[in-house]
Amino acid sequence: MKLGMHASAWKDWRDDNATAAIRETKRLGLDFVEIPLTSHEGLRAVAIANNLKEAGLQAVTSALITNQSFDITSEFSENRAAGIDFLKKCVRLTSEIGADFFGGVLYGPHMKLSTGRPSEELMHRAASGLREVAHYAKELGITLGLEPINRYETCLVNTCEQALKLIRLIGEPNVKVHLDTYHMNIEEKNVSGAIRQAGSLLGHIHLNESDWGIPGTAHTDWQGIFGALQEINYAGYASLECVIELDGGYVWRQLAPDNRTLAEEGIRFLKGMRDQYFRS
Ligand SMILES: [Mn+2]
Repeated sequence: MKLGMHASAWKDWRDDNATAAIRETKRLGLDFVEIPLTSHEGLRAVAIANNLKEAGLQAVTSALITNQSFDITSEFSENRAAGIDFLKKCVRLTSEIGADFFGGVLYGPHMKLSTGRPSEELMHRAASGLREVAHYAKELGITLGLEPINRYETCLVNTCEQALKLIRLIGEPNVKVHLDTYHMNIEEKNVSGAIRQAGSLLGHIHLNESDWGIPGTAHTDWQGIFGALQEINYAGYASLECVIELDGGYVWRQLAPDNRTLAEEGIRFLKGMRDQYFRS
């Protein structure tokens, strides 16, 4: 299992070809850095790739789609096309960064909500759009990860089971599940059961605490989670995503002294868990 940290933990990580984020990730003794592509205008992918190579670190990328008109589930073809274009651009950047995994909320715009249950047709449109993106990603050796998130942030995919269903609809081998223990705590009946259910289709997992604070300080069942990861012989990516000093991050109270403390203490805790369950 590869352990990493989300680059947003370090403010202004983009201003210097991610130099600070890469340096700090290395200092924390991690395997990879997660580069967010949500707003990727002006991102210097090749410079980041060179920095990563020099540091001997890997990377994954992830995104939320914040533009509501970039919607692969839309009834309007121009919105579907805009959504597919955005995702393909992210795949291209992932390749330029030298990463092989692009995950996140890729099946529709973040905050797409609904007054009723989303129709089967909506999910078929999502599958069709993602199939096209997966074909493109396959040519570049990239795997896509679909991240189920809580019901207040999407009406489309809230659970691992729904992500697996969408993956079956897409029907491409380079589409996997990207779980997040924060969202799983809200939506799954059984968190470790969902990890076991994902099994070999798990490609990435965000190891976040239930209150978005420092892992190990709230009620997440870390023993159960790492036990399930061990059971499925998990060898994919796992990162700490919690960032508390970020505009638009839904953090209204002081969950940790600052991002640096959250990253250092959180990673120390997660490394301890990994050592306990993945002793070589
Ligand atoms: Mn997440």
